[in-house]
Amino acid sequence: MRTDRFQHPDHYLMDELLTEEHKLIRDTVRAWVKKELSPIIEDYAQRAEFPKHIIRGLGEIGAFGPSLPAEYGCGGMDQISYGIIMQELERCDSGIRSTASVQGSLVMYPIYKYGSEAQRHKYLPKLASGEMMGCFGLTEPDHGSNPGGMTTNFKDMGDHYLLNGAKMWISNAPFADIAVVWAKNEAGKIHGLIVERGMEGFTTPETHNKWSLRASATGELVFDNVKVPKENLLPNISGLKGPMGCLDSARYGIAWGAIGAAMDCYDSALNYAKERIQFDKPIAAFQLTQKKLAEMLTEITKAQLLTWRLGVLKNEDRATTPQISMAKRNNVEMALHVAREARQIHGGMGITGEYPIMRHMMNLESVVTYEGTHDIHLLITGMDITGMPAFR
Ligand code: TGC
Ligand code: FAD
Repeated sequence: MRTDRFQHPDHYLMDELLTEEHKLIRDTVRAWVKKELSPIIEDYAQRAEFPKHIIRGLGEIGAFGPSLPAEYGCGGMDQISYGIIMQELERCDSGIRSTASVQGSLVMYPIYKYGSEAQRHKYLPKLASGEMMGCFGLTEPDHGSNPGGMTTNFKDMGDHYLLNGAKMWISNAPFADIAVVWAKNEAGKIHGLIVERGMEGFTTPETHNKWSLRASATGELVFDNVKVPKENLLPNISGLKGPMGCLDSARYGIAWGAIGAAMDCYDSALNYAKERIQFDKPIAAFQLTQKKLAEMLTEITKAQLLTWRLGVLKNEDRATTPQISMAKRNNVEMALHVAREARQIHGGMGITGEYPIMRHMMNLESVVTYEGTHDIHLLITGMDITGMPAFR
C-alpha cells in the first residue's frame, strides 16, 4: 500500500460551510485513518478479515454513536459531524464505515430511542467505547426488501420470551456481543429484543466467500428456542416503524460515506493521471482523461451539496425518509460510477491492490444493495411523488 496522501476535492468551497468543530473532527478522524487504517486495510480486505484491533480506536475517535447524548458516554455532536465521520471512514473502506454505522445507528440508536433507562445505562457507554459491539438483525433468508414479512418470532413464556428463527446478511454478527433483533410476537406485531452472546440456542455463523466488504465481518443470527429475559425487550416501540426509524439514521450516514469512497477514487485517479506518461505526455493532458476527471468532480460536488442540505435538515429534525432515500440512492450510484471511471484511468494498475479503486468498487456493490436497494429507494421516491406505493 502506498503512503496515504489523500486530499479531498472542494470545488464549491464547501469547507466554508463547516464550523471549526466540524473541521477539527474531520482532521482528527482523517489523521487516525491515515495512521491506523490506510497501511493495513488492503491486507485485511485481501485476507477477508475484519481488523478487530481497531475497535477501541474507533471508540476513542468518537465513531460510535457520535450524535447520541454525552450522559451515556456518547459524543453529543450534531448530524453533520456524524456525516463527516462516516465520510472519513468510508474514504478508507466501506466495511469500516459499516461497522461504525451499524454500531451507532442500528444498535445504539434503537437502545437510546426505544429502550428503557436501565437498558440505556447498561449498554450505551460500553457500546460507545467499543468495550461491547453490537449487530442489527432485520433481514431474513426469505425477507430482504420486504422486512414486514419476517417469520422470526417470540412467545411469552411468563417469566421470559422464547425466540425462534434466523436472520441473514448481518454485519458484525460473527463477533458482536449483543444483537438488536426484530421479531414478531404471538399477535404478529414486530418488536425489538436485545439478544446477548452466550444465551443458549443463539449462534452466529460467519458468511464466507464474499467479493465485497471483505474487511467487514458478515454472518447469520440463528435462534433455536433462545430464552430472552423480559427486561431485554425494547419497551417503547412496536411495528415496522421501529427498525425503519433506525434505517433512516444509517442511510443518512451512508449518503455521506459514499462520497468518501468517491473522493478517494477521484483523488487517486487525479494523481495517477498526472504521473502516468503515455505518448510522451501525462495521461491527464488528454481530453478524454479530462472528461472523466471533470465529470467525476461534477458528480462529487453535486452529491456534497445534496448531502450538506440534508444534514442541515437533519439537524433541524426535518429530514424526511424520501429525502434520505434520494441522497443514499444518488450518492452510492455516483460513487460506483466514479469508481468505474477511476479504474479506467488507472489502466491495468486499477485492478491491483496497489490502489484502492477495485476494493471501493466491490464494496459499493454491497452498499448499493443494503439499507434498501437502489430500486427500493427509487420506489420510496416514487411513492413520495405520487402518493401511490408500488412495492406490491
Ligand atoms: P409500509 O407499509 O410502507 O410501512 C410500514 C410501517 O413502517 C413505517 N415506516 C417508517 N417509519 C419510520 N421511518 C421509515 N423510514 C419508515 N418506512 C416505513 C410506516 O409509516 C408504517 O408505519 P405504521 O405505523 O403505519 O405501521 O411498509 P412496507 O411493508 O410496504 O415496506 C416499505 C419498504 C419497502 C419501503 C421498506 O420496508 C423498505 O425500505 N425495505 C428495504 C429494507 C431495508 O432497507 N433493509 C435494511 C436491512 S438493515 C441493513 O441493510 C444494514 S446494512 C448495515 C451496514 O453494514 O452498514
Ligand atoms: P431482495 O429483496 O430479494 O431483492 C432482490 C432484487 O429484487 C433487488 O434488485 C430488489 O431491488 C428487487 N426487488 C425487491 N422487491 C422489489 C419490488 N417491490 N419492486 C421492484 N424490485 C424489487 N441486513 C440486516 O438486517 N442487518 C445487517 O447488518 C445487514 N448487513 C448486510 C451486509 C451485507 C454485506 C449485505 C450484502 C447485506 C446486508 N443486509 C443486512 C441485508 C440487506 O439489507 C439486504 O440484502 C437488502 O435489504 C436486500 O434484500 P435481499 O438481499 O433479500 O434482496
